[in-house]
Amino acid sequence: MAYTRKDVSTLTGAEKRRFVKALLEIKRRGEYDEFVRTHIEYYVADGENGLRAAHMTPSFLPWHRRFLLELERALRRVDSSVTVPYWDWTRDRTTTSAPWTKDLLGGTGRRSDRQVTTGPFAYAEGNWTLKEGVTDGEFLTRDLGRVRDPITLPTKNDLEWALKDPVYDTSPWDSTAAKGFRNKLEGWGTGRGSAAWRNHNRVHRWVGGAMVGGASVNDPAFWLHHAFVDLCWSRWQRRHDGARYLPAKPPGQGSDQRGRIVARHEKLPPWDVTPDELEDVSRIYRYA
Ligand code: CU1
Ligand code: CU1
Repeated sequence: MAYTRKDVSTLTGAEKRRFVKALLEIKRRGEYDEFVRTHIEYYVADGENGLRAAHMTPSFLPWHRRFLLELERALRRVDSSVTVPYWDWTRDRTTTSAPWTKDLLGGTGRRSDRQVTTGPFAYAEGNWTLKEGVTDGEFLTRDLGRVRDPITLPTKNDLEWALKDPVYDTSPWDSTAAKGFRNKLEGWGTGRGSAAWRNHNRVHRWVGGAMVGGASVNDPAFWLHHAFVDLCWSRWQRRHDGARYLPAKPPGQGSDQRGRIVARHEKLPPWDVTPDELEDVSRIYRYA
């Protein structure tokens, strides 16, 4: 029986408590920091060498889909009623709306050092000490809306621009792909300043602090954001009936993307799974 991932703004008090409790428990056990480490390890950019499995690449969506499933499995081993809620940033758009309440993720960071001081992930609560990819300090940081250099969340229109593209991804299959749903959703744009950040990337920037960069998993907001990104992929599939993950075959000899991206039937490290096998997850979960 497939379980349901809910809109975070519709969770009951009990659902929020159980989600938070399960997160704190896997953090206490050391499992959570393994997820942070994995994400840092797979944060490979265009300009670097080697396979890009997770970012700036067609497999951005299936890689994060599987990554979320792993986290969700860990949470459900603690409490089988828990699923990862999604944050629809086209609807919940203020720094005080869901998910930034005291009973869930807590709010923005304080002015002096951007330290999050409210909610269950506040450093002083003693349950959320950053261990991996620590830069500012071992406390969680946020700068919702980026107060000194404001940035807005992507709008429904911004998301629609991505959703209406009927092609999953296109050559050169990286952060410079001008067409294709994947990069329009992942959000590597052109130009300077905040105009360059679209959809998924723009949300990371809007949250700020720990959510920027390879160690972004340190902020539990990561999962709620990526659950919505994953929901967008499902919506795109439904809208463009029969549209598939691309590329279907690995790039040919002589292509500079050869060995750098994952084709539809190739393994998606670190797992023994292919993008093809992750396109339909309706037997595992659905979105409410
Ligand atoms: Cu990521
Ligand atoms: Cu992300």
